[in-house]
Amino acid sequence: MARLDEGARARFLDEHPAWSIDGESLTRTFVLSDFNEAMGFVTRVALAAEVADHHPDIDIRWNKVGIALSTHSEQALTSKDTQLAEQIDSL
Ligand code: H2B
Repeated sequence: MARLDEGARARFLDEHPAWSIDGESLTRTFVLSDFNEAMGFVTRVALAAEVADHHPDIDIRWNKVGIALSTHSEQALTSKDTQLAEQIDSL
């Protein structure tokens, strides 16, 4: 799994403006209507993560859910992260 190069990073951000890249992590904060909706969303993220065998860091703050994706085995941002980000966007 190759580290995403600068061109691929710029393209992803162009096509997915809600996401940010912070070093070797892809991050986005989702705002839900309340804690219950946030927990439901987190559960759907968890199920998608298990299927992908790729697990984001998740930060839950009442109605806000912070997602951070990075490929630990590569210590880098890879296409595994951008693929799971797209899946999370579709939940
Ligand atoms: N999640 C993330 N975000 N990065 C990884 O490198 C990773 C993972 N590796 N989930 C997987 C699991 C690996 O540890 C297991 C053994 O498949």
